[in-house]
Amino acid sequence: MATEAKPAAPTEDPVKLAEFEARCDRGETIEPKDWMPEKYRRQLTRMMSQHAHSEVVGMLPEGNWITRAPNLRRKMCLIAKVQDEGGHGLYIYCGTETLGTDRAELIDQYLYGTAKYSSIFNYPTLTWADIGVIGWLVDGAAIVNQTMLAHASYGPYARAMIRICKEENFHKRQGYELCATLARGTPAQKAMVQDAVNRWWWPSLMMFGPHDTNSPHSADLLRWKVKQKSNDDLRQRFVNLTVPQAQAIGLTLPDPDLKLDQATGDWKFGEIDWSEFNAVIAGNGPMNRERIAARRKAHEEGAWVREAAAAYAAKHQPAAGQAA
Ligand code: BYC
Repeated sequence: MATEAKPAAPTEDPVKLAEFEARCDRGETIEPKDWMPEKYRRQLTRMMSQHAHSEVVGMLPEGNWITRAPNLRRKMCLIAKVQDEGGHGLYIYCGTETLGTDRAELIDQYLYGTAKYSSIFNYPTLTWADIGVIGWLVDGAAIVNQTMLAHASYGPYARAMIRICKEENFHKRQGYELCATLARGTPAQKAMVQDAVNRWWWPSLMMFGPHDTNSPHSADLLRWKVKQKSNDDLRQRFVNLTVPQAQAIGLTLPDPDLKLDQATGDWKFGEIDWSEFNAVIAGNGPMNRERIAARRKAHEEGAWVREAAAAYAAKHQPAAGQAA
C-alpha cells in the first residue's frame, strides 16, 4: 500500500513567509498551531518520521542479543536500552503527528512506501562486542546530532530531543564501559571489541548524512533553524570527541588517514565510501531486507492489539449526547 506522492507545495503568502522566516532568524520556537510554510511542515514530517522509524528499527539489532547477554547486569542494561528506543520512537511519532499526519500513515509510508530510516541499522550485530560499540559509537553519534536538534525551531521536536538525549547519554556510557571492559580483558575479548569497532566506525560516520555539498535538504533546514549545524560539521565534532575516547581504552579506529590538524584541533579523517552509503539507503545494505521484513511481520502480527485498543477506547468513550 504505497502512499501517493504529495502534490507540489503551494505558493506561500509572501508576507506570512517573511514573518515566519524572521521568527526563525530570531530563534523563536514554532508551535503546532502557528502558521508555517507548507514546505517547513513537509520537511519536518519527513525528517521527524524518519527519525521515529529509526528509533524503532534500532531495537532489532540490539534486541537480538538480549537472550545472549553474558550476565544479569548486562541483560538489564540492554533490556532497558532497547525499551528506551521504543519510547523515543513514540515521543517522536507523537511530535510528528502535531504536524498533521497521523501515525498510521507515517508507519505505512515506512513499511510499504519509500520513507527512509537510519542507514546504521542495516548492519548485522555479529558478536557481543557489537552491543558495546553500538552504545559507544552509534548512540554517541546520535547524541552529537540530537543535542543540536534539541535547539531545533520546532517546539515538539526540540522538547522530545531533550529527554531523548538524557537517555542516550546513559546508553553511550554503558556501551563505552562495556567496550572498556572488553578492551582490558583477555586477548580474545580485546580482539573481539577491536573487530566490532572496525566494522561500525565507517557506518557511524555515515549516520550524519551526505557531504554538505551533496545534501539537498540542508539549505532549507539550516535556514529554518531545524538544523543548527551541517552534516559535515557534526561529523567532524563526533570524530574529534571519539578519537581520544578510543585512545583512552587502547583501541584503534580503522582509518590510516586519521591525523590531528594542529592548527584547527580537528582530527582529519579519510574519505567515506559513499557508494556503500548510497547502496544502504537505496535498500541494498547487508540487513535492509531482513529489517523491513521483521518490522512488517511485527506490525501485521500486532494488528489485533491495535484493534483491541481501538475497541476498548470506543467502549469507554461516552456516547454522543451523553457527554454533555
Ligand atoms: N540514513 O539532504 P540530506 C538512534 C537521506 S536513531 C538514511 O542530508 P537531511 C538510535 C535523507 O533522509 C538516529 N538516510 O537530508 C536508535 C535524504 O533522503 P530523502 C536517527 C539518510 O534530512 C536506536 C537524503 O539522504 N537519527 O540514534 O538534511 C538505537 C539526503 O540527505 C541518512 C535521526 O534520524 C542516513 N544516515 O539530513 C541506537 C536524526 N542521511 O528523505 C541509536 C534526525 C541522509 O530525501 N535526522 N539520508 O529520501 C537528521 O538529523 C537528518 O535527517 C540527517 C539527514 C542528518 C540524517
